[in-house]
Amino acid sequence: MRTVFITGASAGFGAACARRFAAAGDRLVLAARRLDKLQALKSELGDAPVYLAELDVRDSEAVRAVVAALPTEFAAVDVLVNNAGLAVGLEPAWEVDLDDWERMIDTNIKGLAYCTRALLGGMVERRRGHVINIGSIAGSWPYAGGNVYGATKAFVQQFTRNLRTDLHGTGVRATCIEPGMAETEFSQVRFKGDDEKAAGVYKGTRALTAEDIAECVFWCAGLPEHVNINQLEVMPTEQTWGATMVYRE
Ligand code: NDP
Ligand code: 8X3
Repeated sequence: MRTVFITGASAGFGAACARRFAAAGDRLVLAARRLDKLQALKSELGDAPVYLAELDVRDSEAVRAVVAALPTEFAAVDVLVNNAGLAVGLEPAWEVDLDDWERMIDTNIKGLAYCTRALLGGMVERRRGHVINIGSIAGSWPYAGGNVYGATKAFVQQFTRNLRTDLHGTGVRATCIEPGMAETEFSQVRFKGDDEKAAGVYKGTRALTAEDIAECVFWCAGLPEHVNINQLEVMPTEQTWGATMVYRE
């Protein structure tokens, strides 16, 4: 039985990961800001060993305190799924609300770094562990309005690679999973509750599901310990790269 710590477990990929690991009999630490959602998920998971943490990953002291307060049976974390994150807005860079940029930087970059820092030492000490970071295709491929969101995911990609080099010889693994378009609460958050705009993102196509990504996370974590998937880019079949843009008079 592994102990799996999942951030952003109240919705989308995180909740789907919780269901997938619980089905395999793993022990779960589920963290997010919406405790009511986490409680509903825990009830749904029945007898699975689950510890809930109401946590805003942007708060470094709170991250440290949650990790320090883990009950003994949940304290030796084997897998950290750094999933909490968001995109806010799709405006061109000169029109964005600076608060939106700060929310993305604080959550996707700083929050992910805080959680990693809080749990990595224990993994190295035990010479066993796996950090699975949720990046995005937006970290490799630019698109209009992706400005800071894509840049935060480029951080996640490069941070994972640098973790691999720091972790060389420790037995601890690091993986960056980079999904393309997936239908979760992601677009409702990006468009600040505009459900119609959010639904439009997925209209007439087959997006990835949260379960598709949970399956990828579960697969990477379940490979033999001598196998490290460094980076895994996943798109819906109906999505591919766009052409470069040429401006003409
Ligand atoms: P959802 O909006 O469905 O879920 C996001 C989760 O992150 C929620 O559980 C939310 O919980 C949590 N979260 C957000 N901010 C914080 C915070 N400050 N502290 C703790 N938890 C937080 O989106 P997805 O499941 O789609 O997104 C998960 C990850 O996948 C994100 O990092 C996203 O960037 C990435 N991604 C998504 C893609 C997509 O198309 N859906 C594609 C590629 C990557 P709560 O609000 O309760 O705190
Ligand atoms: C989410 C995928 O393409 O909407 O990270 O940015 S995308």
